[in-house]
This record gives sequence, structure tokens and C-alpha cells, in this order.
Amino acid sequence: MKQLTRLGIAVLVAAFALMYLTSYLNSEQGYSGGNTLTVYNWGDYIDPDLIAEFEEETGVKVIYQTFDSNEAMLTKIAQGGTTFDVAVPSDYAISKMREENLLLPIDHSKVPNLKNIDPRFMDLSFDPGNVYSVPYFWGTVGVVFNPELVGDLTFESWEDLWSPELRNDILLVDGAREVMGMGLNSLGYSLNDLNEDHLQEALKKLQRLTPNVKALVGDEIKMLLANEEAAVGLVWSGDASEILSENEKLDYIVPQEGSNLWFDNMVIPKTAKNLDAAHQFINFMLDPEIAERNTEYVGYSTPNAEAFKLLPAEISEDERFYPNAELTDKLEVYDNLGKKMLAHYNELFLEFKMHTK
Ligand code: N2P
Repeated sequence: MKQLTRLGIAVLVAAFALMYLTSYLNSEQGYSGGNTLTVYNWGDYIDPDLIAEFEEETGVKVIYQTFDSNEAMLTKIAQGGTTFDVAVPSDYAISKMREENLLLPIDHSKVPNLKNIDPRFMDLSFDPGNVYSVPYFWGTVGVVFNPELVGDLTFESWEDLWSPELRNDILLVDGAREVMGMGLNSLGYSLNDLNEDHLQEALKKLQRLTPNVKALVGDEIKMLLANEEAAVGLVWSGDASEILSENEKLDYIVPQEGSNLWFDNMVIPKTAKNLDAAHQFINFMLDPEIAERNTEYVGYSTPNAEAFKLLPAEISEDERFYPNAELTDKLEVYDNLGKKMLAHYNELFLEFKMHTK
């Protein structure tokens, strides 16, 4: 009897351990069982109150996970074993995911708020007809700088980054396309250049920037620049707008030679388990008032025309973050360069990174 009880306890303990382990593994992989929704988004890219409101309104429980680069997101989704219901890749990553059959079509009849999106952001080349994706935020890549710490430099040209006065004073966003793109643009080449000589030239040029690079960083770049830990940063525009609202001394510019114009859209990965909740969430985020609050919170530029109308004028009229067509026409969207070339860009970036702090 005693032995039986002991056995019973051991079985119970093992069962609980197994239950705990399964639920841990599920939450790590993004489990979408029951009425749950697993969202996979960039870090610092949503107002957390909105998640709570969505849960309250719909009774759906949200499991929220983040990534810090398209490459990390692509690897995780492509390797399988995940059950993300909604993800937020950028343009070229959406094109790649379409090509690799990793996405489900979005049922437009379940996303009536799609009518709020400015037609300028619909039907772009990475997803004709928005069959697989719905606009979330957009922006540019440029330079945040502290005018008090950079002498006469204006960063109208990328060349200013190489100025000897900026020794150990530049932070770079830790992104392969962003850094390679900056190197290529600084030489007057396209940020989608496929020519091997140009790519090697860009790597050499980036390696000459190393003495000026203090670090390559993720989302903490905002806090570091706002706290004046470095004079200059290569950043996404929305991070710049956040930084500027924390520290009014700083400024943001997109250099003349050109830069990147990007679009982040919501998609439903093939592995999704809760299609109804995925559509509900996408539609919720496109509601004008919700999108407006999200825009004010994250600092990025909204593609939602109705939300845009609700923004305070100091945001909507700021041409640094809502650039006019004259500037956007000069910018390039990242192409899906194909598997081999994307891997090559990553390799070159890693080679550069190896010799920086
Ligand atoms: C938010 C990152 C935005 C990514 N932290 C730009 N594609």
C-alpha cells in the first residue's frame, strides 16, 4: 500500500512536470490553442494597453513575442515548430515569405477597416493586391545627431559619418540591410546592388568606419542616444521620433545620396492556428482611434489615413517623419534579393561586425 502511494505520488509529480514542460514549450514556440492568439512583432512596436483592450473586447488571450530583425523572424518561422497567428515582417521579407509559401491569404471581408489605409500604402510590389499583408507602420532610415556635439557636420551626406571628429561616437542599428545599405548608398550605389565589386567596396568603406563606431545595438539605441551616450546614430525614423521626443536637442535627417523607405505589414503565417482571432486582431489594429493611439505610443509613421487625421498637428506636420513625395521618390525599398544574395549581404555584415565592438 505504502509503495503504491509512493508510486502514485511519483506518477502525479511526473505528470505535473510534463504538463509544466509542455506549457512552457508551447509558450516558447507560440502556442495558439484554445481561444489564444500568438503575435510575433518587432520589439517596442505596440502600445501594450491595446493588447489588453483587444483581449477584453474579444475574450481572446494574446501571447506576444518579439524579434529584432527580419532575419531572426524569417529563420524562426521558416524552421517550423512555431504557431504564430500574426507576424509583422518588412517589405522584402514579405516577398521572401510569399515565395517560400510561408503565408496564408488574408480574407479582406474580415478586415473592413482596411478601407482606412491610405491607397499610397496598398498594392505595393512586394505584395500586389495585398493578398498576404496589411500595412502597419512605415518609415525611413537616417541619422539622429546631437548638433551640440558634431561641430559643423549636418549629415546631409552619409560621408559625414566618416569624419574623424566622430571617433567612437556613432551607434548603429544592428541590421544587415540597414548597415550594408548605408555603406552602398554612401558610395552612390543602390542599397539593392548585386555587383560583387560594389559590395566588396562597401564592406571596405564600412570597415573604415569602425573607429567611429561605438556599438551596434538593438532597441536600446533609443535610450542611449536620448541620454547622449553617443553623438550620432543610424536609426529607423520611428525610433528617431521617440528619441527626439525624449531629448529636444537632437535632430533627424535622411542623407541626400538616398536611403531606405520601408513598410512593415501584418501577415498571417502558414502555421497559424486561430485564423478568426488573427483577422480580428488585424482589423482591431486598423481601427482609426486604436491606430492613432498606437502611432503616438510607438512614434512610427502610420499608413492609416483616418488615424493620421486624428494625430496632433506637431506629429502629422513633421516632415522628418512624414516626408513629402520629393524625398520619398529619392528613396529605395529593399528588394528581395533572393536566397543566395540575402545570405551574402548577411555574411558581409557579419564580417564588418566582427571587428566592431
Ligand atoms: C521597432 C522596429 C521597427 C522596425 N522597434 C523597422 N522595420
